[in-house]
Amino acid sequence: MKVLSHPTIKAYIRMCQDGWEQGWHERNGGNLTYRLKADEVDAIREEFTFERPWTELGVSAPNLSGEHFIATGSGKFFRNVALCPEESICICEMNERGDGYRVVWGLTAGGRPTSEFPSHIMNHSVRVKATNGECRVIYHAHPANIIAMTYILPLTAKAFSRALWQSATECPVVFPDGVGVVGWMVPGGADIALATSELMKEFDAAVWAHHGLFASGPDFDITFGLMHTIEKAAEIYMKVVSSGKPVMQTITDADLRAIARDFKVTLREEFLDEK
Ligand code: 2HA
Ligand code: ZN
Repeated sequence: MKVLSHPTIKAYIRMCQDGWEQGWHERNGGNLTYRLKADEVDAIREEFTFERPWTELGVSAPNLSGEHFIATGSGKFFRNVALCPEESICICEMNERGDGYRVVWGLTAGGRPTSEFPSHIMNHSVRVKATNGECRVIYHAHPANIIAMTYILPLTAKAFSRALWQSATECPVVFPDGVGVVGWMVPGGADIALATSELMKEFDAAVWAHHGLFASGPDFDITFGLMHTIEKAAEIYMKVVSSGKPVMQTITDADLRAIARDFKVTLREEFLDEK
């Protein structure tokens, strides 16, 4: 089967277009990776080529040995993915040690996978462990409101998780573990990859201060939905703060506990105030 005819590849391209339409991917901003299933690789392998060189990642993820990832290309624009996928995205095969990769499909006009590939691979590695192999998608975007929040709140998981949970009633149900927060760091390297993956042991999303958000999940719907829910809550938070009006009421900790009880989710207790 042709790579671009496969439903999973089509779903990946649709998610890139959805993110672009949300306004989260100015210029070459953001990146998306998906860990292909063995039967998906088998279905499209006929179009793979193996002449491109193995490249070191700078990080090591032995539990991803031999896995295949779809990835957006470094310097490529989400805006162009649906129009010209074969030039904008690629499929990478991991080496046996899990510390390098080669491009086996795509990027037909040249290039390499996203500059954040080390962060994606480290996040895949810890999320695969944390979810017993369920996690397949890592998504990085630059939504404006969650970035704006990083200028006015303490850069702690507790401050962000509470502010987001209190901004929309569905939030504690969608991300009961809350979100992690990484202080400002230089993007694109092994340091930010390691810092983010430490947080992803406990959280399925992590804010990058003054930069954007990482979200993870088992499929495109859940992962896009997590990014969307967090950014919408951030938008509400920023609208309330920007209104200049005093906050007259909010979702209280007792309310959060009531949601957790009825929706059968466990909220991270240390993020709630005393009963
Ligand atoms: O791909 O978003 O963090 C460009 C970026 C880097
Ligand atoms: Zn970025």
